[in-house]
Amino acid sequence: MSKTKLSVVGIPEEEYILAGTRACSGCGLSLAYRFALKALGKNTVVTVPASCSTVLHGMYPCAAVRLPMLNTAFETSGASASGIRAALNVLGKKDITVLAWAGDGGTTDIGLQSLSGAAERQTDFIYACYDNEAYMNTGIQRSGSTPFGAYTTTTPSGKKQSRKNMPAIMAAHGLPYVATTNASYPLDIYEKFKRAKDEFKGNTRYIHILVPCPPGWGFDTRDLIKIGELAVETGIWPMYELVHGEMILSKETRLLVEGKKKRKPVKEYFQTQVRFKILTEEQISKIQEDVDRTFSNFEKLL
Ligand SMILES: Cc1ncc(C[n+]2csc(CCOP(=O)(O)OP(=O)(O)O)c2C)c(N)n1
Ligand code: SF4
Ligand SMILES: [Mg+2]
Repeated sequence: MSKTKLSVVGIPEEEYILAGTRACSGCGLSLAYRFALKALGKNTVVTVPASCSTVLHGMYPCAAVRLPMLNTAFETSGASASGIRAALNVLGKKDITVLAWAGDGGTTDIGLQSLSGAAERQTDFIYACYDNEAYMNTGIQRSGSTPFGAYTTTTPSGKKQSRKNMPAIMAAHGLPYVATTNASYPLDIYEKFKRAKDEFKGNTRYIHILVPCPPGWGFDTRDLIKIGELAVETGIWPMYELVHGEMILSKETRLLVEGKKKRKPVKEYFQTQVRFKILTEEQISKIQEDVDRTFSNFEKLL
């Protein structure tokens, strides 16, 4: 649980992403990345696999990010972060933060084995999965994190499977710090990255960020913040930290669980995005039941 009451005035003015990147306008990934890097600061080395983030970085010899940066192969975030950590340690630079910043495809599918190996070793780095819920960079193919029922170009009649619960998979590796957050809550992103950096150094830390994606999800760029908020307000995207395995609900989700704020029906979230237009009433009811069950379990934590 965050101890500080952070406001925008507490966020450093220093920017690590230059204006005018090659990401789409209204991109949740850009917003999340900006605040994550502000939290980690200049003594950071980043490794990024093939993804929309590579596009955001731009083409050699220019770069949109003002930090040492490795653009690496799709499956190698965990392995490359481990290599960077080992090299920095040999150079005596143990205080430098290593960040692996990978998409949901690069995390839940092809990159899972190298991440799992690094987490088993408890290699000292922060792994962030920014989750736009499909392989966006290559044309909206489904990933292991695409939600049930969503249209993608490889699931034209809706995805038949549920998403992998990646934070739970990472928590099962015994990590001291696992958290979920969301591009519509930049202060939450800032606080969680800062906490991961300052309080849990020495181990692998994992943060999973929902990043709404206008072209991939089918919504107007001006609705970016609203859509991310609806994901939380409907309970589709619970926000929490797992500190040494103990679940700590973040404020936005805790208020819903405590009944201090009314949880909205999941249908309100689905209505905002073209990718969910094919969901049937039956499927929406099933998803609503799943979310209700999750929240009943959260209630037992109070
Ligand atoms: C081994 C390998 N297979 C496929 C690709 C092509 N490829 C590059 S990025 C990408 C999708 C990345 O999806 P995700 O990790 O979710 O990131 P996003 O593009 O959504 O930001 C794919 C399939 C590749 N670069 N390497
Ligand atoms: S496709 Fe989506 S995640 Fe990728 S740059 Fe565009 S808005 Fe951002
Ligand atoms: Mg993706």
